[in-house]
Amino acid sequence: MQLDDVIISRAIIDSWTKDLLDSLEIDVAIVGGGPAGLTAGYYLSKKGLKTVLFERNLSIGGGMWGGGMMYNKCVFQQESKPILDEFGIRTEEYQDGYFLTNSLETVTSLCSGAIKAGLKIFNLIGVEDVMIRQEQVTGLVLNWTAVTMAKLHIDPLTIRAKAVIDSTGHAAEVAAIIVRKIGKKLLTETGEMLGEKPMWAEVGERTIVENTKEIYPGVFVAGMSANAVFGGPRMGPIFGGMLLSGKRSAEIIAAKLAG
Ligand code: 48F
Repeated sequence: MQLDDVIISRAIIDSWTKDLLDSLEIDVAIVGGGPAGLTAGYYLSKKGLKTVLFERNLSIGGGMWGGGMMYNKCVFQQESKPILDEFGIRTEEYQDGYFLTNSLETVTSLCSGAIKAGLKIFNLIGVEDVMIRQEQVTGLVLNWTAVTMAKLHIDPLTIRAKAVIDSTGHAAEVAAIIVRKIGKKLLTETGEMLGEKPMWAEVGERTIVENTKEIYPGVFVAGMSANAVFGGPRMGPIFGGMLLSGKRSAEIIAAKLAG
């Protein structure tokens, strides 16, 4: 077979453009492809909802690759084990109820499982603003990470979504944008982001699931951003709460969109 360089280019441009055009009006837009966002995307896609994830980095996986302090192992508690099993992620029980995984296998399996379930992922695209109509977030404003990094003055593009998940981790970037642009309107005690508290795995892992909820009409938090918005502790390299929170956000949104 003779290879034509231009056919290679055409294949990439044609296919990617179709993907983006197909993502302009969707059910759920996920911001951030860490463990919480990927898990949410998997379960939403499995439920048949048209779901698209935007990740500003080149790689998907957020803070999971490096395990704890660059030791590439992750710890999961008993409650999250069924999710690991569902993704086919192998575990080693270190002690009663403490399961170890290889962080590289964990990230790649979450990513592969989510894509195969139907999740569309765009990497290298960041979310820099939200679209708000009648006091409801109705979409996201996107730009290339490269544009932002180069500080180029180039306007973004917009997509419409029935629901948005802020799974941007510690910075809770979508929540921060809402507060910055329209004031103390979050569904927290003060209307602001309450900010994450010091490390406490036991409490953090529990509250992260409790804090997985709607924070502004149309916007839900999952993963570390849930504790950052509602003032829960961080929890370091135990990751079960991220998967449980991602799954919970998918359940809440599916129920809401169903009516
Ligand atoms: O930080 P991240 O892994 O969030 P998570 O899913 O998991 C948290 C854990 O990794 C760890 C922890 C466990 O104890 O606390 O930190 O809650 O992934 C967040 C992803 O969101 C991307 C970011 O690059 C990362 O991959 N992200 C952040 N802001 C934006 C974004 C944005 N504005 N647009 C697109 N992607």
